[in-house]
Amino acid sequence: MEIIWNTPHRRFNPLTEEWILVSPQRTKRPWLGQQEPVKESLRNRYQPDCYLCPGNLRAGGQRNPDYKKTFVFTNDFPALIQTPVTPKGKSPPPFFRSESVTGECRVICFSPRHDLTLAEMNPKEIAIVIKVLAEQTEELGKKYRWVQVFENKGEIMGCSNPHPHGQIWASNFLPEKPDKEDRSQKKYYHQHQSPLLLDYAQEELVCQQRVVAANRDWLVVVPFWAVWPFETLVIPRIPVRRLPGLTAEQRFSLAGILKQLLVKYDNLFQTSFPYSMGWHGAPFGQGDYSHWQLHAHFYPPLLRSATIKKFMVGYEMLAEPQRDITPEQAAEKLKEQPESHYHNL
Ligand code: H2U
Ligand code: ZN
Repeated sequence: MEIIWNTPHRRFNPLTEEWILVSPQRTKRPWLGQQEPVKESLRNRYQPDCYLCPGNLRAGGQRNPDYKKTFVFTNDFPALIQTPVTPKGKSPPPFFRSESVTGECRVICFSPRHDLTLAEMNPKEIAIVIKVLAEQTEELGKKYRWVQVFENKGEIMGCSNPHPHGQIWASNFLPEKPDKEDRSQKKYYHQHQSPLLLDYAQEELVCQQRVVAANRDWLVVVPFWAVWPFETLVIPRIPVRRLPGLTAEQRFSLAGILKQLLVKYDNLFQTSFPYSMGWHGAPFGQGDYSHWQLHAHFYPPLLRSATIKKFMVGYEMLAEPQRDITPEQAAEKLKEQPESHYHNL
């Protein structure tokens, strides 16, 4: 039976073990704010002053090679560095607790072309990006506990340059969010002898209400507990712990489903859809990680047009996340978007 949600309720996120407030009745409230379509400026294939384009000088003083496909370099302004620093002086009182950290930060240029986004690259090119990300994860995982692959897309998300790129930050510590996911997945695995997200994917496939796209190996859903209006979760339908664990075929089917999702995202408000996205896989190091299932989170901020975003303010900052449009409505809107990019129509 399909459940209809039209009154206020809370939903539980089993990955973070946090609740979110859903208020579907509010979608009827009047909106007096702006709702303008954005004018898109045409971008060149090559931009002489772009620090990510092939052959150009970066802000850090180094010159990019004349790269022809996906290219990775060490971030010139890294948030984490390799040299361990031991704090000097006597130990501080407990309120001033801290720890030193080490790590490495890299930038990945998805394409030499300045005018593309992942949504407009073809699945073959996207599969190369996935392969490079898997290789980077594997290499850095030999040295670090956690490798975070992510992409900030769009000015609204603080992205500094429209040239298609992502980032890789590796650290000797397990950061807060993956640490929570590690604990919750471990707990579930001990209770059910099966990975939480694999069971969840199965349930979503049966229910179908939140499925945006699916192929043989992959599933894209607006999770039941989504906070951002059009948030999605990309999950393999077979057990996979980390990006390097994917076969060539699975990387290719992933490229296909990402292309589908990203085209739908762009078509939704006829704009290059902004988001922060990233991959979560099992941490590296000693231990049994059978409880882990690889997945990607897409967190897009837009709510009702190319310019109107959801603000995580007031109640969200002080109480808990809240949304109006239900995850089921969001999934429906995404699912009904054409498979062909609006630029090609
Ligand atoms: P964002 O657009 O997601 O902020 O990523 C750009 C990254 O690129 C950012 O971390 C790095 C910045 O430090 N960068 C370089 O390493 N070299 C440059 O010449 C400019 C930007
Ligand atoms: Zn460029």
